[in-house]
Amino acid sequence: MRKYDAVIFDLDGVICSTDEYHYLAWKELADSLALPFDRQYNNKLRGVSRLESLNLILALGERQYSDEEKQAMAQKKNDTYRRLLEKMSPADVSDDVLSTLNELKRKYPLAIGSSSRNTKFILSRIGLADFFDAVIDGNDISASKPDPEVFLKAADALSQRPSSCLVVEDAAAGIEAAVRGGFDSAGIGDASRLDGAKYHIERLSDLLGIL
Ligand code: B16
Ligand code: MG
Repeated sequence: MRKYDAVIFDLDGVICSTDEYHYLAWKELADSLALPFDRQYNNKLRGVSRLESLNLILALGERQYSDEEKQAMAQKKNDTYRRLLEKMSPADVSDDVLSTLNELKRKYPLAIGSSSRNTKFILSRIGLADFFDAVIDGNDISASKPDPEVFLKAADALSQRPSSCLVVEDAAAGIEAAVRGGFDSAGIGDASRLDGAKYHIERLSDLLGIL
Protein backbone atom coordinates (compact mmCIF):
# COMPACT_ATOMS: atom_id res chain seq x y z
CA MET A 1 0.00 0.00 0.00
CA ARG A 2 1.37 3.40 -0.87
CA LYS A 3 1.92 6.05 1.82
CA TYR A 4 0.50 9.05 -0.04
CA ASP A 5 -1.94 9.67 -2.87
CA ALA A 6 -0.71 13.11 -3.97
CA VAL A 7 2.24 15.49 -3.66
CA ILE A 8 2.10 19.26 -3.07
CA PHE A 9 5.24 21.24 -3.90
CA ASP A 10 6.25 24.65 -2.73
CA LEU A 11 7.65 26.54 -5.74
CA ASP A 12 10.48 28.85 -4.75
CA GLY A 13 13.36 26.88 -3.25
CA VAL A 14 11.89 23.51 -4.23
CA ILE A 15 11.16 23.54 -7.98
CA CYS A 16 13.38 26.53 -8.82
CA SER A 17 15.18 29.32 -7.01
CA THR A 18 14.28 32.98 -7.29
CA ASP A 19 15.98 33.85 -3.98
CA GLU A 20 18.70 35.94 -5.62
CA TYR A 21 16.12 37.94 -7.61
CA HIS A 22 14.03 38.55 -4.45
CA TYR A 23 17.24 39.63 -2.72
CA LEU A 24 18.33 42.03 -5.47
CA ALA A 25 14.87 43.61 -5.69
CA TRP A 26 14.52 44.03 -1.90
CA LYS A 27 18.13 45.26 -1.67
CA GLU A 28 17.42 48.07 -4.15
CA LEU A 29 14.46 49.17 -2.02
CA ALA A 30 16.32 48.78 1.31
CA ASP A 31 19.30 50.78 -0.01
CA SER A 32 16.97 53.61 -1.05
CA LEU A 33 15.72 53.69 2.58
CA ALA A 34 19.27 53.30 4.03
CA LEU A 35 18.28 50.05 5.78
CA PRO A 36 21.01 47.45 6.58
CA PHE A 37 19.54 44.56 4.55
CA ASP A 38 21.82 41.67 3.55
CA ARG A 39 21.66 38.12 2.14
CA GLN A 40 21.46 36.58 5.60
CA TYR A 41 18.42 38.69 6.50
CA ASN A 42 16.92 37.79 3.11
CA ASN A 43 16.76 34.14 4.29
CA LYS A 44 14.14 35.19 6.86
CA LEU A 45 11.80 36.13 3.99
CA ARG A 46 11.65 32.65 2.52
CA GLY A 47 8.05 31.47 2.13
CA VAL A 48 6.74 34.69 3.72
CA SER A 49 4.29 36.91 1.77
CA ARG A 50 5.38 40.10 0.00
CA LEU A 51 3.83 42.50 2.51
CA GLU A 52 5.08 40.56 5.52
CA SER A 53 8.54 40.51 3.91
CA LEU A 54 8.38 44.30 3.54
CA ASN A 55 7.37 44.67 7.20
CA LEU A 56 10.37 42.56 8.25
CA ILE A 57 12.67 44.80 6.17
CA LEU A 58 11.13 48.04 7.50
CA ALA A 59 11.64 46.70 11.04
CA LEU A 60 15.37 47.21 10.40
CA GLY A 61 14.72 50.95 10.79
CA GLU A 62 12.80 53.20 13.14
CA ARG A 63 10.44 54.94 10.74
CA GLN A 64 6.74 54.07 10.50
CA TYR A 65 5.00 54.08 7.10
CA SER A 66 1.36 54.37 6.09
CA ASP A 67 -0.40 51.47 4.34
CA GLU A 68 -0.36 53.48 1.09
CA GLU A 69 3.41 54.00 1.34
CA LYS A 70 3.92 50.30 2.02
CA GLN A 71 1.76 49.31 -0.96
CA ALA A 72 3.82 51.59 -3.19
CA MET A 73 7.08 50.10 -1.88
CA ALA A 74 5.84 46.53 -2.36
CA GLN A 75 4.75 47.40 -5.90
CA LYS A 76 8.13 48.95 -6.68
CA LYS A 77 9.94 45.87 -5.40
CA ASN A 78 7.67 43.62 -7.42
CA ASP A 79 8.27 45.62 -10.62
CA THR A 80 12.04 45.14 -10.17
CA TYR A 81 11.54 41.45 -9.30
CA ARG A 82 9.35 40.84 -12.38
CA ARG A 83 12.00 42.40 -14.62
CA LEU A 84 14.59 40.03 -13.11
CA LEU A 85 12.26 37.03 -13.53
CA GLU A 86 12.27 37.69 -17.30
CA LYS A 87 15.75 36.15 -17.27
CA MET A 88 14.39 32.77 -16.17
CA SER A 89 14.06 29.89 -18.61
CA PRO A 90 13.58 26.09 -18.53
CA ALA A 91 17.33 25.90 -17.80
CA ASP A 92 16.47 27.13 -14.26
CA VAL A 93 14.94 23.72 -13.49
CA SER A 94 17.67 21.24 -12.60
CA ASP A 95 17.85 17.79 -14.23
CA ASP A 96 17.22 16.26 -10.79
CA VAL A 97 14.02 18.27 -10.32
CA LEU A 98 12.72 17.68 -13.85
CA SER A 99 13.35 13.93 -13.90
CA THR A 100 11.78 13.55 -10.42
CA LEU A 101 8.68 15.51 -11.43
CA ASN A 102 8.28 13.45 -14.59
CA GLU A 103 8.66 10.19 -12.66
CA LEU A 104 6.15 11.23 -9.95
CA LYS A 105 3.65 12.52 -12.50
CA ARG A 106 3.23 8.99 -13.82
CA LYS A 107 1.91 7.84 -10.41
CA TYR A 108 0.50 10.80 -8.46
CA PRO A 109 -1.55 13.95 -8.93
CA LEU A 110 0.81 16.87 -8.33
CA ALA A 111 0.08 20.41 -7.12
CA ILE A 112 1.92 23.64 -6.40
CA GLY A 113 1.23 25.44 -3.10
CA SER A 114 3.16 28.72 -3.16
CA SER A 115 2.92 32.05 -1.32
CA SER A 116 4.04 33.87 -4.45
CA ARG A 117 1.62 35.97 -6.48
CA ASN A 118 4.07 35.52 -9.35
CA THR A 119 3.72 31.73 -9.39
CA LYS A 120 2.02 31.42 -12.79
CA PHE A 121 4.52 33.79 -14.39
CA ILE A 122 7.45 31.83 -12.94
CA LEU A 123 5.95 28.49 -14.04
CA SER A 124 5.54 29.83 -17.57
CA ARG A 125 9.14 31.14 -17.63
CA ILE A 126 10.52 27.73 -16.56
CA GLY A 127 8.35 25.75 -18.99
CA LEU A 128 6.02 24.16 -16.41
CA ALA A 129 2.88 26.26 -16.99
CA ASP A 130 0.72 23.22 -17.82
CA PHE A 131 2.56 20.55 -15.86
CA PHE A 132 0.75 20.49 -12.50
CA ASP A 133 -2.76 19.21 -11.84
CA ALA A 134 -3.47 22.17 -9.55
CA VAL A 135 -1.71 25.46 -8.82
CA ILE A 136 -2.67 27.37 -5.67
CA ASP A 137 -0.71 30.55 -5.04
CA GLY A 138 -0.61 33.88 -3.24
CA ASN A 139 -3.54 35.14 -5.33
CA ASP A 140 -5.84 32.37 -4.05
CA ILE A 141 -5.36 32.77 -0.31
CA SER A 142 -6.25 35.24 2.42
CA ALA A 143 -3.60 34.07 4.92
CA SER A 144 -0.01 33.30 3.96
CA LYS A 145 2.24 30.49 5.31
CA PRO A 146 2.60 29.56 8.17
CA ASP A 147 -1.19 29.50 7.85
CA PRO A 148 -2.07 26.18 6.16
CA GLU A 149 -4.63 27.71 3.76
CA VAL A 150 -2.49 27.34 0.61
CA PHE A 151 -1.89 23.61 1.21
CA LEU A 152 -5.50 22.93 2.28
CA LYS A 153 -6.73 24.53 -0.96
CA ALA A 154 -4.19 22.55 -2.99
CA ALA A 155 -5.33 19.27 -1.38
CA ASP A 156 -8.93 20.25 -2.02
CA ALA A 157 -8.18 21.02 -5.67
CA LEU A 158 -6.76 17.50 -5.99
CA SER A 159 -9.81 16.06 -4.11
CA GLN A 160 -7.50 14.69 -1.41
CA ARG A 161 -7.45 14.82 2.37
CA PRO A 162 -4.36 16.41 4.00
CA SER A 163 -3.33 13.06 5.51
CA SER A 164 -3.11 11.62 1.97
CA CYS A 165 -0.73 14.31 0.68
CA LEU A 166 2.98 14.87 1.13
CA VAL A 167 4.07 18.54 1.17
CA VAL A 168 7.58 19.39 -0.04
CA GLU A 169 8.98 22.65 1.41
CA ASP A 170 12.22 24.60 1.80
CA ALA A 171 11.07 27.16 4.40
CA ALA A 172 10.29 27.08 8.12
CA ALA A 173 7.00 28.93 7.47
CA GLY A 174 6.01 26.24 4.96
CA ILE A 175 6.84 23.31 7.25
CA GLU A 176 4.79 24.96 10.01
CA ALA A 177 1.92 25.45 7.55
CA ALA A 178 2.06 21.76 6.66
CA VAL A 179 2.05 20.67 10.33
CA ARG A 180 -0.85 23.00 11.15
CA GLY A 181 -2.82 21.66 8.18
CA GLY A 182 -2.34 18.01 9.13
CA PHE A 183 0.12 17.21 6.30
CA ASP A 184 3.29 15.16 6.44
CA SER A 185 6.15 17.09 4.91
CA ALA A 186 9.57 16.61 3.38
CA GLY A 187 12.02 19.43 4.13
CA ILE A 188 14.66 20.34 1.56
CA GLY A 189 17.42 22.98 1.68
CA ASP A 190 17.12 25.10 4.84
CA ALA A 191 14.04 23.11 5.88
CA SER A 192 15.96 19.81 5.74
CA ARG A 193 17.12 20.58 9.28
CA LEU A 194 13.69 21.34 10.74
CA ASP A 195 12.11 19.06 13.32
CA GLY A 196 8.58 19.63 12.01
CA ALA A 197 9.38 17.89 8.73
CA LYS A 198 8.76 14.13 8.73
CA TYR A 199 11.41 13.53 6.06
CA HIS A 200 14.66 15.39 5.48
CA ILE A 201 15.91 15.33 1.91
CA GLU A 202 19.04 16.59 0.16
CA ARG A 203 17.67 16.68 -3.37
CA LEU A 204 14.22 16.26 -4.91
CA SER A 205 15.01 12.79 -6.28
CA ASP A 206 15.27 11.57 -2.65
CA LEU A 207 11.46 11.67 -2.75
CA LEU A 208 11.52 8.61 -4.98
CA GLY A 209 12.77 6.59 -1.99
CA ILE A 210 9.91 7.88 0.21
CA LEU A 211 6.91 7.76 -2.14
P1 B16 B 1 5.70 37.33 -4.35
P2 B16 B 1 7.18 30.12 -2.13
C1 B16 B 1 7.51 32.73 -1.66
O1 B16 B 1 7.40 31.67 -2.58
C2 B16 B 1 8.97 33.15 -1.53
O2 B16 B 1 9.72 32.11 -0.91
C3 B16 B 1 9.05 34.37 -0.64
O3 B16 B 1 10.40 34.79 -0.54
C4 B16 B 1 8.19 35.49 -1.23
O4 B16 B 1 8.20 36.64 -0.40
C5 B16 B 1 6.75 34.97 -1.38
O5 B16 B 1 6.75 33.81 -2.20
C6 B16 B 1 5.85 36.01 -2.03
O6 B16 B 1 6.30 36.21 -3.35
O7 B16 B 1 6.27 38.65 -3.95
O8 B16 B 1 6.18 36.83 -5.70
O9 B16 B 1 4.19 37.27 -4.22
O10 B16 B 1 8.45 29.71 -1.47
O11 B16 B 1 5.96 30.06 -1.21
O12 B16 B 1 6.97 29.42 -3.46
MG1 MG C 1 9.83 28.18 -0.74
